[in-house]
Amino acid sequence: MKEKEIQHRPPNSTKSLTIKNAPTKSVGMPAVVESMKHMRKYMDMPKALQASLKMNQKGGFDCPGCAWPDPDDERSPIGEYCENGIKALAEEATKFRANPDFFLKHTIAELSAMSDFELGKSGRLTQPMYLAEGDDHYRAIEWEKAFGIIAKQLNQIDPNEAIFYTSGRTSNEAAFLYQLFVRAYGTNNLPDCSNMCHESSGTALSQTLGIGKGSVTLEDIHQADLIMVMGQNPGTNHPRMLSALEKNKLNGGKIIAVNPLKEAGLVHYTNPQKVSRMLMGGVDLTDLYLPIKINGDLAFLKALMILLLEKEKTSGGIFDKAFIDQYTSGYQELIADIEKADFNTCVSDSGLVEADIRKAADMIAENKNMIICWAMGITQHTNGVDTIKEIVNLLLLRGSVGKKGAGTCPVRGHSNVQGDRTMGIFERMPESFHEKLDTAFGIVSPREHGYGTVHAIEAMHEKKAKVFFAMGGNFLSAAPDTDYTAKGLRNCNLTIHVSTKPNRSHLVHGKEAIILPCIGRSEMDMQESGYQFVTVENSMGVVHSSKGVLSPLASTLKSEPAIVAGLAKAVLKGNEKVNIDWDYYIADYDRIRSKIEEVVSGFEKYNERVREKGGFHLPNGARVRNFKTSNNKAQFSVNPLPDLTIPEGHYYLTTVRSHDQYNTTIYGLDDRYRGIKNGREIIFMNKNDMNEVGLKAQDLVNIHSYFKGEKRSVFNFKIVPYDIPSGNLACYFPEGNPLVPIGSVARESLTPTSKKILVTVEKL
Ligand SMILES: Nc1nc2c(c(=O)[nH]1)N[C@H]1C(S)=C(S)[C@@H](COP(=O)(O)OP(=O)(O)OC[C@H]3O[C@@H](n4cnc5c(=O)[nH]c(N)nc54)[C@H](O)[C@@H]3O)O[C@H]1N2
Ligand SMILES: Nc1nc2c(c(=O)[nH]1)N[C@H]1C(S)=C(S)[C@@H](COP(=O)(O)OP(=O)(O)OC[C@H]3O[C@@H](n4cnc5c(=O)[nH]c(N)nc54)[C@H](O)[C@@H]3O)O[C@H]1N2
Ligand SMILES: [Mo]
Repeated sequence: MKEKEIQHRPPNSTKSLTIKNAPTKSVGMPAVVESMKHMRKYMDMPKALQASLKMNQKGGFDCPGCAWPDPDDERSPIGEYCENGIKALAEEATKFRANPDFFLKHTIAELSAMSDFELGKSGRLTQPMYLAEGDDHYRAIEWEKAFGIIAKQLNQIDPNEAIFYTSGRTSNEAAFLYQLFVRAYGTNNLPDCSNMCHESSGTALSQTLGIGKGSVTLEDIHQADLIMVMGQNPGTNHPRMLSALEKNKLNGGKIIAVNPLKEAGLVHYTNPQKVSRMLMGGVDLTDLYLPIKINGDLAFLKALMILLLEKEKTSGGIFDKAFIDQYTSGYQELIADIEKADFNTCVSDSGLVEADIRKAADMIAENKNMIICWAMGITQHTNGVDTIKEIVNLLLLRGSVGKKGAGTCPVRGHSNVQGDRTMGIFERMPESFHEKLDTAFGIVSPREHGYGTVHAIEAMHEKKAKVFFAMGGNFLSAAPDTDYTAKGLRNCNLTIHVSTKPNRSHLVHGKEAIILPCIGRSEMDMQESGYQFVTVENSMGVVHSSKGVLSPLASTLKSEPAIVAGLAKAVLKGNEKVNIDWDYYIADYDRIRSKIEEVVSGFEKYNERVREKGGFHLPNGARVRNFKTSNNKAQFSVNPLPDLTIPEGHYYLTTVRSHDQYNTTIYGLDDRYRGIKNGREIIFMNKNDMNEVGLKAQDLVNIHSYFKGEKRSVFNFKIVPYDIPSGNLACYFPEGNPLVPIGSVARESLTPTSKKILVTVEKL
């Protein structure tokens, strides 16, 4: 067995770990207190109040956190309140500075010895920083010089040897200009965080419903008879979704949660904005909680369909035959597959109690309009695309697509990840997009598909890629197989990051490295024609504006669009094939939006409509039963059960987010909703499994993962007894990332399989 070289990430938690019983309630006053603590600790208070009152308000700025939509009607005067939104703001608008002095004080080796938590808390970047070949310090550099160094490197290589990554916070305007620059330069190497996130959703939904986005609106969530939340933890990752679920409950809706962990946010919610509800003690959200085994979802969905087919055969009226006849294809094949499937195998693969599956089937049969929401617990599996297609099968059988209170709801992560894709951040845009882009700008954009995230890492590893540019994000820590990715980045001639704060990707660098500091969402963006706003698209396809309210923390910062323009001018200078006046677009972002309107459909009268209250909805075929597939019908599909057998002595490990982090940004070291204090290097384990192998709470272990003859490891994790199915383990992302094999990806979407890793636990 080949042991992988180990890259240690300094542990975040140095104080002693405390483990309490996980709470069964979420939000309420404790959430308000927590967010106040964060504001006080990291922000200047007047600034904190000024900004928090403008977050997610009309005319204010979009929360830099998640992509959950804002309600159109009643927005509370204290903001659409959200603990983790406030933490995201406190992180961005921090009073601390990682200025040139900070970098002079610490060598790269010293910075590398800091934990992710310490590194992030060092504060906001204020000036472009340059690490020369062989130097051990980043040093301040002028913007023009930095652009010059990047231009020199990019112009020395074949454009397909450069990689341009995007994280999903980037606005529509910045993303559109960025992909334009990258394509004018000559490559489609535009991997993004979506490749590691909802790519499986986009793939499955495009194939089955003809659009890679969800079909529901916020209003649908309020009105659904039944919502099934699968593989998603909204209490932590989409807290504002809880008030939508609460509304659903108060309207008489039912909720089923499918999750190996009993997440407090799904169980009970106390809305901190409604005094009456606080006094009432909040609302029970989930009617039926199903502790599925890791990756048991497809088996569960099949078991449900077996039961529903039985009901259909005995009493009828379960499947929406009129809808199926008019709008779908592949029904007979699906029925044949359900008839062939073995119910007992499905039950045992799901890990659920049969009676619970029967209860869920009854609830589905009794409730007409159904929504299924899902996130990373579904997408980040080898068969992520299949499971989502099975979700679509279930919805189609019930006619629950394209009508009120029903449909698909992949809950997006980053606040503009969906918009970035709409703007062309994708390594495989369709020909129609290229044609319009070319016409709008008089260029010939390359047609050869580029690298997605995993292929980009492999290309760097194999030295086929030499320059890595990141528009936001923290590629090293977010990517799978940390050691493999690190080697890839180190192989590059130059690595460049447009960032707000220091992160580990700045420290695992190419021969030369550059950090370009940008303004954040909450800050004012001043250009020649005055203060600019940007636009973003939320998880439900609503495009709206976002305007920063705080003064930028340093005059040396640039906006992301301005950085793209500066770079494009330097790189494309003298390129006769490209004649784009980059300064013209930066002077007034309306001009960028006019061009977006020419290139991307659905953006007619962009500048006018985005100035309307709440923005506008992009067209969505599935929402109106206009399925843009090859035969214009919604497609049923046949999806095989995955093999879930676990070799003796092994476990399946899933990686999840704590309540105190935003992806790789560590807000704090606690995970309140799971009863954890001061611990991130931990492993959640079933108590019976612990007893079986003689492990106690807080015991130290090493975890080893296995894939195609390769072994990967992380060290000195602490055992936490937890209510998780036997044979399953959970740890945090990104601490668990060294265990995710680069070669283990979802079929078709190539999403790393961060939610199911085959491991053993070695007691120390
Ligand atoms: N505060 C905060 N907000 C965020 C983020 C953040 O890090 N912090 N990240 C943003 C981003 S980019 C994204 S993509 C989203 C992520 O939002 P989520 O998808 O909610 O995040 P995760 O913690 O990765 O895991 C989701 C849930 O899947 C469950 N799960 C794990 N394996 C399985 C499985 O096999 N089957 C099922 N059914 N469930 C499983 C886990 O127990 C967990 O509850 O949140 C966004 N919002
Ligand atoms: N094991 C495991 N791995 C995962 C996941 C998992 O569940 N498990 N989830 C995956 C998912 S869903 C995602 S989306 C990816 C996330 O991957 P990324 O998007 O690459 O990572 P983030 O941690 O969100 O990026 C944080 C950095 O972004 C920078 N930043 C913050 N705000 C801004 C801004 O406004 N502009 C710019 N330019 N930079 C900014 C800061 O410097 C910060 O350090 O990780 C993936 N990796
Ligand atoms: Mo994500």
